[in-house]
Amino acid sequence: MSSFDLFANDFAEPMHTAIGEQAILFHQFLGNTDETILSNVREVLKVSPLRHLYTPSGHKMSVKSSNCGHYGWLTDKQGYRYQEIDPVTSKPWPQMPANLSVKAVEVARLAGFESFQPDSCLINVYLPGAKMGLHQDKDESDFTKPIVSFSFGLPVDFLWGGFKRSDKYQKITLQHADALVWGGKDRLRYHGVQQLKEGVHPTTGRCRVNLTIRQAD
Ligand code: MD6
Ligand code: FE
Repeated sequence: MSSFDLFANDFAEPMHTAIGEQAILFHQFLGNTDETILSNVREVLKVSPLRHLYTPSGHKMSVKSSNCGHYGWLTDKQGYRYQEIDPVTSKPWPQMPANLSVKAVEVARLAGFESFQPDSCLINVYLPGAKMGLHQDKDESDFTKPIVSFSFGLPVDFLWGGFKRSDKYQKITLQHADALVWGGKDRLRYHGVQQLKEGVHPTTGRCRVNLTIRQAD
């Protein structure tokens, strides 16, 4: 059975594009849940504010980040890692909003990943000019678990590469309310985000918001 057979039970099959053997872009998956999710994210950011992170080599990242859920992803001089305490507040990260984990589990299942239990959500905010270099997501403990990525606001070219940094990559546009799920054979692909172009989006204004929801532990 392919993962798409699961759609047989659904009234409306979400529009999707397979970008890899086990990587699927669900167009407009978040539909009209966008405003609720974003207002929940704004509440999170009142407690654990956005901040620029620094790579272990001291390079300031152009995006601003925060987290919610049991674990938050961090980088600083001590390296890349997940941590239960927000170093800005010295408190646990805010809880992951329930609707966020429900939507993430739902879309992971549509992509064929059944036992996904999210415990971490990285919030990245891109202003025009911000970007994310090619990288692998490999700080999680179990690579059989997928990653779910929700995008809001200004569209961006997502760079979708291979298993070596130098492999050639494709560009895939991520739009407001899109969900991207990847795992399995594609879990350790290099990926990144091209510089965000200037613009104003009706829902988010002059930015792009990306949420990556994971099972870190
Ligand atoms: C972004 N995303 O879309 C950055 N990583 O802003 C990621 O780095 C990412 O979208 C793993 C899986 C999905 C992603
Ligand atoms: Fe990533």
